[in-house]
Amino acid sequence: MNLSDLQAAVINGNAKSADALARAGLAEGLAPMTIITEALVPGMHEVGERFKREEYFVPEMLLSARAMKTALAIVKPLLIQQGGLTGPKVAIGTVQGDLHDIGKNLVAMMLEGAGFEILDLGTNVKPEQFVRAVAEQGAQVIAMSALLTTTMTNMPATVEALKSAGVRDRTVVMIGGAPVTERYAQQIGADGFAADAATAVEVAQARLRARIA
Ligand code: B1M
Repeated sequence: MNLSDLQAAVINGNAKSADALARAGLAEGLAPMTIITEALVPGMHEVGERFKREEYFVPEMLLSARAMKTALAIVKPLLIQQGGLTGPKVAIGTVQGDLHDIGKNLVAMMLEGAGFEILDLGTNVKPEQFVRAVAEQGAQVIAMSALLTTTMTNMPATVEALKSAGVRDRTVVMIGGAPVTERYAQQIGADGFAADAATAVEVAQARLRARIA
């Protein structure tokens, strides 16, 4: 199995081919981590770049994310068995009162494709749920999505709840969604803002690197 074929299957959004190639790779003795880092992650990275260049749009991105998830589902059990899933943990959710989840799911898939471990809290997520993800499940990144001007105000409520629980310093807080801006992120004391799913990966990686340095 050629890793570049699997990478191409992800880029082209071909889930059937991604499934077959991931299985073939494992059968040939390829390490799950090799499949992830040398085919799935670069594949999704290229998808993100095409999205930014406006060569790909949401439908293409969803197809690629599905292909990536299909292959990931094949290699993940083996990876967990071998103790190799070590990516930083991200708790992602759409804030309280908000049921929009298409963008949030895209961001989660891109982060997963980049090697992050995802705790998907779903939609209508209360501040306490984000707090629990940090305090009890060790999330190193909180990624909040909001699509309504009436619900984005629940983002600062979450930042305050993290502070009250004494866990704000343990986590990188990122926000996104159509009505949200970089300025708003600064205003509410978040660590980062991303306008799209590809940028969300870059921002999460950069903020975590800055924290470690
Ligand atoms: Co709603 N809706 N909706 N809706 N809806 C909008 C958002 C709206 C702009 C439509 C409009 O009026 N023109 C408007 C909001 C107005 C406002 O607040 N300014 C609106 C409204 C009013 C409503 C209701 C109140 C309608 C009603 O019932 N009267 C209601 C609210 C329900 C609720 O949430 N409580 C409602 C309901 C719905 C549906 C259920 C029908 C459906 C949601 C289905 C679903 O998500 N499962 C829906 C939809 C589909 C939309 C539109 C048409 C599309 C949203 C979308 O999925 N975009 C939307 C209008 C529009 O945007 N054209 C609209 C595609 C998605 C990929 O983009 O989510 O922006 P987006 O995500 C991007 C980035 O923003 C970023 O990356 C993503 C990928 O690049 N990003 C992040 C997102 N989250 C991130 C998190 C990060 C980082 C980046 O973390 C770090």
